[in-house]
Amino acid sequence: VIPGWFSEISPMWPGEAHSLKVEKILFQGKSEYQNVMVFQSSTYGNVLVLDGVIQLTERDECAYQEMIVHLPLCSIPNPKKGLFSRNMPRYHKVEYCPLYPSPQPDNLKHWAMSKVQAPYAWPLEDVVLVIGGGDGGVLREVSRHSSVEQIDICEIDKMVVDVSEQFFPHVSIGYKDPRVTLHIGDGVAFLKAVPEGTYDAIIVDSSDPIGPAQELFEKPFFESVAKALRPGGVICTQAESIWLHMHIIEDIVANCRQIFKGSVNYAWTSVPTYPRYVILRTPFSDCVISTKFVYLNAIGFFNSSGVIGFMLCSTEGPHVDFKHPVNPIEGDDSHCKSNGPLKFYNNEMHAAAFCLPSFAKKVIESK
Ligand code: AAT
Repeated sequence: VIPGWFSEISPMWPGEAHSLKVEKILFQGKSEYQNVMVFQSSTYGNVLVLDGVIQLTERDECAYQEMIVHLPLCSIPNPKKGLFSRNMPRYHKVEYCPLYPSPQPDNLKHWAMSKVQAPYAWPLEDVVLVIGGGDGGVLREVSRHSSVEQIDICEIDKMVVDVSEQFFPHVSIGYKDPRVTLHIGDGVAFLKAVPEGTYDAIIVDSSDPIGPAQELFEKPFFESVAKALRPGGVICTQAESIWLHMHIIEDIVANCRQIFKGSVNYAWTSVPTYPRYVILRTPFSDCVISTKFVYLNAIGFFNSSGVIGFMLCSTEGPHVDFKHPVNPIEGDDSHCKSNGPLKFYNNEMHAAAFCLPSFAKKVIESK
């Protein structure tokens, strides 16, 4: 038993735990949706925890945020080069805001009216939607792409946004990009109200399928995503660990093969602190941070699956070959001025991400 450590246990991975040494608890709060905690660890910098699950650490967040963004965005052509017909109707973000947090029939009527005028009044632009990702790290990575002209984000929990601004400035820097519009609301409801063919790419940076993110892993949600994308548009969604969650991955792949008629691929990356649950017991305070979890007297060994995957799909339309990116970011360093250099993603990592171990390949290809 080592007091002063965080340990993660979950019925999702019985018989294992992952512990991080705590230097200091920086924040503990309860939002409308989840328990929110930030602590300073000895070896991974500041750590954001939601409902007992590590969402990001300063040390390894690059491995996740860079991959979940550049795998899809480097795979679609730069619209400024005119490879796509840009005649899809676009929505205007100012019109969109009144719909949330709860879309009402009246608002929808208002929306439908505004859509009629849309294609003529609005600029042709590459539009990206982020669901979840309230910390801003995914925004930071999307903002490296100059081809993107509008970035919407729908995060359910304002507390995540605020906490990130306070304790993760290198992550929340993503909000500084003027192309970003933040919507606070449920991503499922948000997408249902999105007009068909609105987005070029949708990135689902979601927490695990327990709690507010549950529906983000279900078939109706993927159907809304497919509708909201233009032909040949892409989705990249957080798709758990091949070591721990093959059953979840199987369901996601099966649903996506039915819904997305373009490409369907699984990729993965290495994130030492994913995917994990955290139970708090420290010398400063003994508290259970979520009623869902029980105390664990921390055990001082490190044990983590250390990998997380992504489901990448495209809708019917111009073919997207995720394994051979057409819009590489490497070699163009203009994006580094405000965001710093890429730490993890490069062309080789992109290609390697789609190589699967035999046991996972067999299951994923059979779906
Ligand atoms: N950027 C890496 C961190 C995350 S955060 C996931 C975010 O999804 C959280 O901020 C959470 O509040 C938000 N979220 C959860 N459900 C919804 C929803 N229904 N609509 C909108 N936002 C939502 C990802 C960590 C991955 C962890 C893997 N174990």
